[in-house]
Amino acid sequence: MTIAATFVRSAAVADDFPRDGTAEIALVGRSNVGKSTLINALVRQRVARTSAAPGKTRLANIYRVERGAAPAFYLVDLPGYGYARGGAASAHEFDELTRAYFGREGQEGRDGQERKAPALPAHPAYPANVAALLLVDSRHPRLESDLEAWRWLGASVEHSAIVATKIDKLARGERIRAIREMESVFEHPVLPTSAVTGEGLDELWKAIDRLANSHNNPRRSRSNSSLRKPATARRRELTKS
Ligand SMILES: Nc1nc2c(ncn2[C@@H]2O[C@H](COP(=O)(O)OP(=O)(O)OP(=O)(O)O)[C@@H](O)[C@H]2O)c(=O)[nH]1
Ligand SMILES: [Mg+2]
Repeated sequence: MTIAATFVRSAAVADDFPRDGTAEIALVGRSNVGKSTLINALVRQRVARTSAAPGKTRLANIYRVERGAAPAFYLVDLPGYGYARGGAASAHEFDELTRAYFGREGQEGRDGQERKAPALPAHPAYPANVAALLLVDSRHPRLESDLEAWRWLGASVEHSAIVATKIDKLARGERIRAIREMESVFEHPVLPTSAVTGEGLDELWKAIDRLANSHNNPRRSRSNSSLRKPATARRRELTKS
């Protein structure tokens, strides 16, 4: 299957996001979790800049991807969280750009006061055609910052999935244990992947195809277990607590 990926632009403000009706899939995760590397592995070319030094991607880098006969979509490499100088790793550090990306700018304070269960707007208006992949390091299956990010995404985007990165760093026996632990902590299926060995990338492509089409065909995507539960159900859960 042919894959073509091109760098579109680096977005610094909300006006730079495409929002042209094409599906957008954003990669969300801690700095150094492997977002840019995974993009390169998926498209089998080095379009995204990667680094061993965390916190390098401070802008949202947007790539246009065409795979086989499927409609084109955007992969969006968002700035990583958890790398504020001296601060504890936390999704509170979601920067202004990430908030703006999911249409959350101006809906909550930027003074660090936001707490674990984010305040939900009365009528959440999810950004159209936007889905998220939360990337979690296989070696760190239960970091609070990742859990907060997952909760935050639950209130911010309709369709999302969880990807475990760097599975090659774990011995065979540890892999199953780590994924099980992650699935129990996040209460959601997790896709194990490695950008180094290519493991899990076919499955990830399937999930991406579903996410990219979820807005055209919500029924189909909701029945799929690797995608997050219907947002309405989650919203009810969140409001309950
Ligand atoms: N072994 C292994 N290393 C990986 C994998 N994915 C990424 N890495 C390494 O992890 C480091 C960080 O990868 P990046 O892709 O730059 O991470 P990022 O999430 O884009 O980081 P920021 O841009 O800082 O937010 C690099 O040294 C990568 O080579 C993987 O699947 N396996
Ligand atoms: Mg990066």
